[in-house]
Amino acid sequence: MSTLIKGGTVVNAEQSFQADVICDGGLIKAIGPDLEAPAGATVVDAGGQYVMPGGIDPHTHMQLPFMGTVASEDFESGTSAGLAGGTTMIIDFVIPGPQQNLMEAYKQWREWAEKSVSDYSFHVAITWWDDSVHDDMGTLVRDHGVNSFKHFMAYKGAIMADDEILVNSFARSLELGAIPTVHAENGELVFRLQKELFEKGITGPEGHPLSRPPECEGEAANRAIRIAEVLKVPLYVVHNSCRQSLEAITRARNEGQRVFGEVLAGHLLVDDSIYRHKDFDTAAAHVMSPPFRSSEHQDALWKGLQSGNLQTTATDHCCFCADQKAAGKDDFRLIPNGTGGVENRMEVLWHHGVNTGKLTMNEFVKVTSTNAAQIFNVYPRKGSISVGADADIVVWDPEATKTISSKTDHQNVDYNIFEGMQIKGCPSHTISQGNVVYANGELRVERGAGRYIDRPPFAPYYDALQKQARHAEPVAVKR
Ligand code: URQ
Ligand code: ZN
Ligand code: ZN
Repeated sequence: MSTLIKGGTVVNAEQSFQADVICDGGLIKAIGPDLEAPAGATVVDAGGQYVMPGGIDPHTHMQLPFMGTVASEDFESGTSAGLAGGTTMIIDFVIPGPQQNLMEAYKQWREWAEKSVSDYSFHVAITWWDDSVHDDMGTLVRDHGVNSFKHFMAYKGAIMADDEILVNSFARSLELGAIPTVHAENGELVFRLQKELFEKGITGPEGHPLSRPPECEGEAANRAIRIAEVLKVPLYVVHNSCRQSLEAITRARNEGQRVFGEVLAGHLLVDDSIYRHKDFDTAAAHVMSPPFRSSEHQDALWKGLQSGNLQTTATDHCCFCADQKAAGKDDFRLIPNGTGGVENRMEVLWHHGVNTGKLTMNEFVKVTSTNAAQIFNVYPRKGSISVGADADIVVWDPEATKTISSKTDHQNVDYNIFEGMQIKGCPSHTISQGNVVYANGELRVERGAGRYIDRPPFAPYYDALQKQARHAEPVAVKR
């Protein structure tokens, strides 16, 4: 089954040019002017539109069991919603419980993801440590295409990784050519602040941001960065929400340390005043960690994207409906943490990024697709309109307008953090593995069509580092 995308402007990270694109056998086969449609090809008229690499969302949690419930969005509905918004690949998370065997957890998530309608991959969280974890990390890298390991520095008493776990797992990641990633909040501080606030009688959602101030995030980001610096391992900091964590990343990068930063579309655009909304459901719907912040932090994060100190955008799509969030009706600490956005990430970034001149179209492609593909080592298979790449493509209509609403989106959750936002510029078509899976508002997906994408380790880079570490000058010891 072949597809010809005709009359569009191809927009890659490095350049834009007028060209047609032919896809066949799931790959991009030809790019050039005035291409002939192969016999029986589906033809997509891309006149006046942009032909861009399908979005990669490097941070989602489909059907995550968390805080006593399970996220309402599963891998089928979540990847479908992603396609409707131009995202053709997600990187989700295997999150073993404390003491849970990593391979058992990995197998469970692989089974859950079988029903995905678009491609997916997994970061694996390290939530505890012993020799079996050390060994399973090796098995996951060598035999299962995992090249990134997640560490939650928050969530004390649940999945929080202390410094011992961080140090052991970061060092093991270096040995394996994998990259450690962190959720950077000081879980001990958050736990104490939560308790103090609750005991003072602050029980509503307004307590959530008060218990997770930006300083808690800045401390943890800096701590993880310093541990990575000493161990000579690269680091990826997920969902930076504030100036403090961005400053920690920027300092490290200015000193040549290989640190990457991710920002969520929500943290760029949603204000923390929402937590003081008089309606519990509205405020609780926005409870996620780190919390949405004030405009001071949003401005800093936009500058982080523009400066290149933040490289990727994501959503942390982890949905809980009102009846689930109600668990925290009398105690904000019990509100399941998580919000949605996998369907809206690219369009809100286009509208508030490209339409405002903050980002060029090429920078938009970088931060929604190419950078994630390169950091997680699936480029140019993903993140590029180039011959031989997977035919994951979004045809973008810059003139199309819409008002975002949970009433019309495809996400399986009863609210939308961008509810009512009017945007200009969104997908007219999404192509996944060369097939048109979304066209002018209609999904044409197939349950289980999504593939697990192996992500190879970064051996050459790490080999060089290990040689450097092995041949470091011995420190003269005074006798
Ligand atoms: O912390 C995360 O990334 C997961 C548990 C989703 N929830 C959230 O509040 N960010
Ligand atoms: Zn997180
Ligand atoms: Zn997350």
